[in-house]
Amino acid sequence: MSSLEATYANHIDTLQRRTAEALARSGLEKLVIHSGQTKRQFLDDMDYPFKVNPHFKAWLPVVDNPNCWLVVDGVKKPKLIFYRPDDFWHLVPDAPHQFWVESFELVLLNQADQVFRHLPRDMANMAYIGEYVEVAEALGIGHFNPESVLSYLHYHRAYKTDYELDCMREANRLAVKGHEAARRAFLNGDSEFDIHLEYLDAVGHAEHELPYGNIIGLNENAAILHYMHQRHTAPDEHLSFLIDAGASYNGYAADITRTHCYRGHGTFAELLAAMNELQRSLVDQVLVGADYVDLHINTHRRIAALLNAFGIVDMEPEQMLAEGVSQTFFPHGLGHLIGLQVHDVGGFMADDRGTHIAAPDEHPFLRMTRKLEARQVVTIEPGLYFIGSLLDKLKATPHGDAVNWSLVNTLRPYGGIRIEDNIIVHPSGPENITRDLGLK
Ligand SMILES: [Mn+2]
Repeated sequence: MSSLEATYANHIDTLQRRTAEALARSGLEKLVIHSGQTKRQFLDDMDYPFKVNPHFKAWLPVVDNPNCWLVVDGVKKPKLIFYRPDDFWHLVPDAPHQFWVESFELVLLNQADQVFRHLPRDMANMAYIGEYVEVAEALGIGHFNPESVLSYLHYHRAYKTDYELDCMREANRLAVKGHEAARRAFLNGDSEFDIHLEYLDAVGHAEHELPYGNIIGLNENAAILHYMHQRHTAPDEHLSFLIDAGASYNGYAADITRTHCYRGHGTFAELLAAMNELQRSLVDQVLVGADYVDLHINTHRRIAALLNAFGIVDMEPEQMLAEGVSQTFFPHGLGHLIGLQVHDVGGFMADDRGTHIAAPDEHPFLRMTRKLEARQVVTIEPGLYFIGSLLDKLKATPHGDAVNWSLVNTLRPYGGIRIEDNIIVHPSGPENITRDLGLK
């Protein structure tokens, strides 16, 4: 992909500038960034799937190689210590030759415990960025994950470089292929498990390459927010289908949700169409300077209006909002930052010193309280569900009388609705990198 090669050098320049500033503010000389280590399972000789340190994959698209190190000071060419063992049990990665290699001073590491030979001699005034503090201590690195450095990097990570935006468009392209295949499998009457397999096949990912576990719920299972069970047997009847599934590209995530219903199912189909319109109009409000908390609260107002218009709750929308009734039906946040991590860091930061902006008390699950600015990428994912435990609680309050329970009971077997796109904030307006690919 030539455009990635074209934008990568600028990406590295940006990371160099951020590193130099983070070091200057903290009075440190260099960052020593560790890709990570494999983790052994208890009383076993098998490892857990390897998950790379996000601070490592920010620099280069290597997500599957433990025991690698970066030494960066923001000025000199970054040094990459690339692990390439003598090993006849496992696949040994090729010496790297991809487009990113030119950006590093490359050293190949044959034995993980010999890394000290390639690290600076005196690391007392350097900072280790990684998970294995005991390794850093043994190596004589003086500082571990200093908060001032992490706050600076996490805050600025929300502003994606052109390279990162291209990676995220590509992750969306892969995920959209999976969503289209999953929809076909649903209409074919497949089980949750078989839909999951169709998804993986279309995306071309093994399970461990997904940025998060697929949520694939048929019928009432669509009401379980983090349903990851995947039943092997298909239900007798396919009413509805909620799929929240992503893809990864060069270490960047896509996070997409769609809800489908099986041929015209009356009120639920109408509700689904209305939620789709609502989601699209929310995406139109993803503008530079907009307050994400306001957007979230406005979403509650709009969902309350739908509940009222559909005769599900007989109460003024403003009152539903004030009394928390809309939370029964929409109990999660509107969305989050996305990037190297699905729920990317920095959503609560007011500034690069890490000043925290808490979510409002009434909306504790909101993961993004920061103002929208250019180059951020956020998800917009309103939902409307019929969740048994939350409905029971509402029923026990005085507002329970305002609910049309017979209508609710006809909708419960459909579970619920969530629709989620990934949006880039531009000064010229939102770029919907999910719908731009033709996904409805
Ligand atoms: Mn999401």
